Amino acid sequence: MRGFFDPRQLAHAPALELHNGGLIAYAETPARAEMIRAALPALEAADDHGTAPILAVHDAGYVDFLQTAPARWAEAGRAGDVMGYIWPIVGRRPVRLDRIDALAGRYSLDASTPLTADTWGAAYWSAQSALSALDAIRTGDRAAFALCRPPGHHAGRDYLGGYCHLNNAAIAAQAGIDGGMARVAILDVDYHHGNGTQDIFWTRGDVFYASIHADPATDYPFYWGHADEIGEGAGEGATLNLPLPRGSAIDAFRKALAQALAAIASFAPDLAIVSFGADTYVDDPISGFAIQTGDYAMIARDIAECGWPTLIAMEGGYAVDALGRNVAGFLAGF
Ligand code: Q9C
Ligand code: ZN
Repeated sequence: MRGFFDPRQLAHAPALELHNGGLIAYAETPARAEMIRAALPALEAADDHGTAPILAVHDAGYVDFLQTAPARWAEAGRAGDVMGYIWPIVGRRPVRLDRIDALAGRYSLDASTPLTADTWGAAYWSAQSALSALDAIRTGDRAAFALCRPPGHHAGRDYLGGYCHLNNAAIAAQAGIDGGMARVAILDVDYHHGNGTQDIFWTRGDVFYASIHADPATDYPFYWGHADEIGEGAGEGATLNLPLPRGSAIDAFRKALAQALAAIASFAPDLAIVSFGADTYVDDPISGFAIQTGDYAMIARDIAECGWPTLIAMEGGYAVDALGRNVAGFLAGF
């Protein structure tokens, strides 16, 4: 299976994130991508598809914010990385959103996803890696891997969050549709619910979103991922959420996976995109499932047996020492 990555994705390296009321070292490190890369046969450089496929999903004002916020933040004399810390309360009088501190709140979901001067470039090339994997499939490959880092599934049309800036899976799905595919399914098996992907396609009937994740009653992103969230309008029934309790291991995970795969099979996609997070791993430092390294091959086989052209896009996974093995095990199983 061909895989894609650009070294510019490594430059994003924020110092700190807000965690449990304190600041800790940022968990979504460049070392994650290095470990994955070291465990795989050589990845290919991503091709540059420009900003058009990014703007087909993301708001132009938001993209401008990602590009310009670090310089504006520094000009305003703020030390440290850009991080939202003040949010407009909903339902009150209209407020000015043009100041950098207001924009950082306006365009963010949480205070754990900082921007540095290198973030835009890294996020841009992460999206290009996903688009390059789509090209491989369009030209006949059965499957392709995109080492997306920073990840994408928490980012919405006009907000960052959960270590995500551009929604790589959504950008590839939209590019597939714009390239003539009638239906795309996104299967999200990261530990966390992909609130951004769900939000982007919430009212769409041409992109099916299925997710297996930790119950939002106990885990990030808390507001989204409940079983009763099924989409609206033309998208009603095209969102499937399968939350699992903390502690879930491979048996429970595979049962949910069978349910997700059956739903996707009924949808009959032209393309499947797997948002693959290895933060379901038993020793992941910020997560609570109990998937073992050897289980990833089984999960991948279950998906591969469905026969769809499949783009695998990297999402989370924070047990850095095991990350290479876990991703390599998944791809080998596929
Ligand atoms: N620092 C992905 O796996 N936690 N994102 C924020 C604690 C966010 C994980 C609060 C977890 C997001 C792509
Ligand atoms: Zn995750």
